[in-house]
Amino acid sequence: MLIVAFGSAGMSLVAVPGPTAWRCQLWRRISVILANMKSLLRNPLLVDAAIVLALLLVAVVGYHYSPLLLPQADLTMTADAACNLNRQACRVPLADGGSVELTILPRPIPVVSPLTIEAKLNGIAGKTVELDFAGVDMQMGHNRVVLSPTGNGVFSSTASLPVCVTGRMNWRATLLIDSGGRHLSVAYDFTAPSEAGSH
Ligand SMILES: [Cu+2]
Repeated sequence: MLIVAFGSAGMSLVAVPGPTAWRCQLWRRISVILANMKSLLRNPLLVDAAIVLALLLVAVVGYHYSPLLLPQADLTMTADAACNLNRQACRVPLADGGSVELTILPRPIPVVSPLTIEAKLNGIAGKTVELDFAGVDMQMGHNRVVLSPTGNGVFSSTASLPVCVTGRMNWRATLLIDSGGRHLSVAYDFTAPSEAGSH
């Protein structure tokens, strides 16, 4: 009750006609929610249950989604759209010199068949190098591989793309590079399978 009263008092001060009206609406809603919570808080058992439920929810959601999220990168880059991984290796120059080149074979890139992935790091260390495949327009699950160093800044691995119900779809391959303290992410967009009915 007190909160609502405070809310409406605050509202009359804040409320300005025009584009700020939504703030007024929002504040009113928050006031109502707070007032409801206050009455719920009088029941200690309910509070305990709510806390346990909230913690469980956070744990379940966090556990389920954490591997799907791309880690925070210090430097995020996107390959030139003119470079097509279905036809060539794509090299992305780094601002402070050096470059990152990604090759996916065979070409054009098929689905549900083995791919050879190679990342060539130039002028940048690779403590760990991973490649994440994600659907651009749809959720395609967790598709990430760790690339192993093979010398001279080259990292490689095999992988395969899952088949899509819609057939051809847009994919984003993101190289995740931990260069020892600095995290880089380099994204490359391509379609696969490149031609309808290519597999
Ligand atoms: Cu799909």
